[in-house]
Amino acid sequence: MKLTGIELREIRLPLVAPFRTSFATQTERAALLLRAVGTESEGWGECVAMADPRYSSEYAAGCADVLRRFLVPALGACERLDVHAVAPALAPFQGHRMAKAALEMAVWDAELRALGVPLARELGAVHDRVPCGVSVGIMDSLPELIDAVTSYVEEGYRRIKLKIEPGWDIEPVRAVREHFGDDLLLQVDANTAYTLADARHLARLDPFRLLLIEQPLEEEDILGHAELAKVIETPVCLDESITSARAAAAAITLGACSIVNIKPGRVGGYLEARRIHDVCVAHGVPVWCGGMLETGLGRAANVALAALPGFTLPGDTSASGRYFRTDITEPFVLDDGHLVVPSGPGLGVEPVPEVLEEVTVSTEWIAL
Ligand code: OSB
Ligand code: MG
Repeated sequence: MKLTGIELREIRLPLVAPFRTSFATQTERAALLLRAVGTESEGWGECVAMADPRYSSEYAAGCADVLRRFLVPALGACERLDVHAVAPALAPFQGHRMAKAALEMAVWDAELRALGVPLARELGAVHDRVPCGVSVGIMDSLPELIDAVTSYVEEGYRRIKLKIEPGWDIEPVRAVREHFGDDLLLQVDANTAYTLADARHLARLDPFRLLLIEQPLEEEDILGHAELAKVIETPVCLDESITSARAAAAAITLGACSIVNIKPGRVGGYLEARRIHDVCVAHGVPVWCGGMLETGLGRAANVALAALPGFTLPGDTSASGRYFRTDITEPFVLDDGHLVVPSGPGLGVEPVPEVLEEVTVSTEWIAL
């Protein structure tokens, strides 16, 4: 394949309810979409960067800038482009993994559509549907939290993740455990809100038998997580810290985590995500697929990834309706707590043109 150009599209989708984490409150999903136009086919990519650099150093407008200035032109030089040529072509440019991942996704979708091959099959998926969890934001009160969790449990979600921060941790976990009982699969995500000095406080979560605590300490504090893991019983899972397969191998070897959250956008794409899966399987470390409030495009690819054999825990691959009143693709709908892995060529989904138009803020064509 030879690329003729990339379309960058900025979109804004309102969320069905505000989503509060320890780093921000979001009321809409502003995202950057890519359309790769090749000589034989077209493909879609979604950049997971948020509008502000709060979860990571990347942000949507910065991704658009590095794409138009450096990354897209670097691919223009490739005469016979396939997905395995993308990361090597982009390797001279440091970092910017979310921007790189979006480009890789668009190229891979275009390539697989031309070949008529589904992404799930190409990745090595072994399931045709995946069990789903849901990430529940920080609320103003415990009754509000119980109401929110109740409706997700009634919808069929197989696992609940509570966002926590200092001042909203032990009591919400206790309330949910007491209300729903010991059988509910329950985990928490701190998004780096604690320090090692909070270790004894976090040990107070031990009696609640959580599946895991996700990213309690800052991104670069691998040794801190290893120390924390020695003093709390709840298994430590890393999200922000896992930026590559090499980082995952180091974190596991150092004892910083015993479970890994894999987000393709954070690690530079689906190929690197699969390498992390392979590293974790080799170490006997369970993985699950994280989320970044993706539209149906990113969701399709995440669900395909989550169908690999090492994904033994339910992911943050929730149904479209958990995020948006109207998704830009046909909605992903929960069926018995599962989402079906798309089976069409490439991502197996595409944007609904009218919806896409409605949510588009700007478009830009980068010719090659
Ligand atoms: O830390 O997992 C996270 C959303 C945005 C940024 C970071 C995170 C999240 C979530 C929601 O927890 C995951 C989802 O449902 O897409
Ligand atoms: Mg997280």
